[in-house]
Amino acid sequence: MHELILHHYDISPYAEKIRLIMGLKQLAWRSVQIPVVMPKPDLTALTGGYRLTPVLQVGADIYCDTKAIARRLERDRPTPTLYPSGCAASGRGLAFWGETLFMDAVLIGFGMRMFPPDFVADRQKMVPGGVSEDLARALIPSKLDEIRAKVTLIEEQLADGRTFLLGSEASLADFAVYHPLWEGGPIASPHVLFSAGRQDSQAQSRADDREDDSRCRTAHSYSNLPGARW
Ligand SMILES: N[C@@H](CCC(=O)N[C@@H](CS)C(=O)NCC(=O)O)C(=O)O
Repeated sequence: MHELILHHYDISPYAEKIRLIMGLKQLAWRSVQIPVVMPKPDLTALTGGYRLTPVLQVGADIYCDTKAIARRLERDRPTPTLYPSGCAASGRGLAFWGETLFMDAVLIGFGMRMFPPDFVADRQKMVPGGVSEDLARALIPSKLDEIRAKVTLIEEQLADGRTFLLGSEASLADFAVYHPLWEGGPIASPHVLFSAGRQDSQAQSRADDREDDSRCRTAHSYSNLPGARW
């Protein structure tokens, strides 16, 4: 089997989704750090123009988009599966829904002027018609409401004590729901949220204090996955 080469940057939530899946599957991989903003001449030469992050390279095959990457990883290493207990469709459905959190969190970050100017200028070019920081700022209350509503649903799903969203084993849905919150946790909630598993020892000790909280329990589950980077 060819080695897996992930083209990514550390703070990319979508890359985090794939790094964690490779951890779950105990896959060895090589890392190529790519720029956070354009230009990305080495990457786009490889992908034929695709600029998003991450990209997986396996020999001469290039996988753009984390859904395609997850499929390839599942094919190469079917165990542990990303679709336990026959959740191939429901897991993908939940994953699709969970990733809507990504743009919610990004827009809040824009509105709160959390990002450096070169990042803002680069990402504004990605939105047809552009998006101003003032518009993003006006959207913060509704985006926060959306995040709270979605996190409440996630908590309800976990309320019966299950470890992962679809039961006792991690599935694609967990990674897809988790990665936008890994990005947005500190914004989305005053609580520890899913970010409790980070290397930040303060966050970890807060999580330890709140073991009965389903959000923390979930974060602990993720941080216990084989190969998790925390
Ligand atoms: N649908 C894509 C979305 C990937 C995505 O939006 N990634 C963000 C980073 S987390 C991105 O590419 N931002 C622009 C960039 O890195 O140039 C996937 O699943 O891979």
